[in-house]
Amino acid sequence: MIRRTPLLVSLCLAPLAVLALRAQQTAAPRPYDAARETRLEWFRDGKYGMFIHWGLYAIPAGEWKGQRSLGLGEWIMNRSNVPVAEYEQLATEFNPVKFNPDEWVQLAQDAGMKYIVITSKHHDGFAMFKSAASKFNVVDATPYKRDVLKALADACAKRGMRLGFYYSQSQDWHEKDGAGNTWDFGPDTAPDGKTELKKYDDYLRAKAEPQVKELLTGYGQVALIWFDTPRMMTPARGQRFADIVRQTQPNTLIDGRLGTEGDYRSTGDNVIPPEASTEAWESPATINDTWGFRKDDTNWKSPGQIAFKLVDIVSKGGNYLLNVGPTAEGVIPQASADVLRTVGRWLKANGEAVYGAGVSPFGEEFGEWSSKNAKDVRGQKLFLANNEWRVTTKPGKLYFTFFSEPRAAFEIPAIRNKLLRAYRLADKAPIALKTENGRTTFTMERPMLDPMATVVVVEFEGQKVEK
Ligand code: JFZ
Repeated sequence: MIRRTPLLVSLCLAPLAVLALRAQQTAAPRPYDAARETRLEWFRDGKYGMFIHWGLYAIPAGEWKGQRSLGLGEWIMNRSNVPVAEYEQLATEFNPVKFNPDEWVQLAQDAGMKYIVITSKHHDGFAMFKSAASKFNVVDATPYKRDVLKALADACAKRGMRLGFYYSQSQDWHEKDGAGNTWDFGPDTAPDGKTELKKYDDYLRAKAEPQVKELLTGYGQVALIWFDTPRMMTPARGQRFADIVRQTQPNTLIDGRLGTEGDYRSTGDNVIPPEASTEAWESPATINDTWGFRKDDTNWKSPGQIAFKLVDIVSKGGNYLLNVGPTAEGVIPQASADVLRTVGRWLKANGEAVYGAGVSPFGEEFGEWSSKNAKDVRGQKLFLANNEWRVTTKPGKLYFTFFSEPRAAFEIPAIRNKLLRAYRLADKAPIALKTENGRTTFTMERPMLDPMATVVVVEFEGQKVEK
């Protein structure tokens, strides 16, 4: 196509192609879908979920045969090119005697999280549930012999916690026809990147599709299915999964990585976009630098960092799906649990600014694009984030969350609505509003009530901010 098009025409069309790509990335709003909006209600209100990456990879925990295996804990089979027959042996050692699903759900609740998403099968192909489609599962292949997803589903149902399942539909390194295992089974595609060299549909029909159906039938109400890395997932293949989900549990949400349109967008891992969007989206994120447990990763984010990211995401209209990686014994590392509970205590006093809250009506507080042509570590144009404060909204209310103590009077960005009063959210202490020359400011008591994050509520006349 490029060769047949005259050079001049190509040159003229190139910017259009770039524009088309941009439009795709920043995403034109999708047509309104009433059924989808209804399905999304709890998700939009919940804002904060617990991701759990748990599987056989927690046993090697980042080390294979005495050698440190770099990268994500759950990718060890790939990174160390472990043959299937050898990796399978891990199952004979999987015996998480300390696994207590009630404690996990309690932790999520203490943390203020409103849903849990756990790996039911990651790229290694091992099912953490009883499956008729593959013997490589926690009941049939381990000495533990119990269905850990069922135990977690029961604990969630008992405690009113929504539960969703991560399912790697495309990559399955255990199967010769699944995507991704090049070390045992060769490349997925020919060098043209298109011609498929594996009987991929055989794998999808024999394992992935039946297993997704099992997840949707044996575990009660499933909040969502979190598909991932859609390699070779044509829209038609994706649609087969979407049909299974819709036909089995019509209210179950589909994430943004199926390979065909889901119910909400998933950002890149640990990516928080620089702007607000009214479309439902979710940022999957790590609390250290791995998803699956690694014994050498203790680079925990602090409670203040987590609280900031949560409010930042909410002020931009998204959800925060924050991961923990339990050990092979079934323990969520204490350090991560401590961080989550600290943020949970903050949410107990300040959750009104988070749950069910709307996006910032401003935007200047997010920061700005570098004017120096600098790039970030992903090679993208650098966004210079400003992390001092964020704002979320509810009818008649603005919630200003401060992550740094204002050292001067804080000027409320101009809105047309009459401002009525202000108070600190956590203790309801009133704060005086001062209006001069049409500009309204307030001065917060120093030191601020909670140095991690202090919320000031500003009430205004009317329901919506008018600018
Ligand atoms: C995937 C997995 O490979 C990984 O192991 C983990 O489960 C994570 C949540 O998801 O990794 C991805 C997938 C998508 C992007 C980045 C990492 N992305 O779109 O930027």
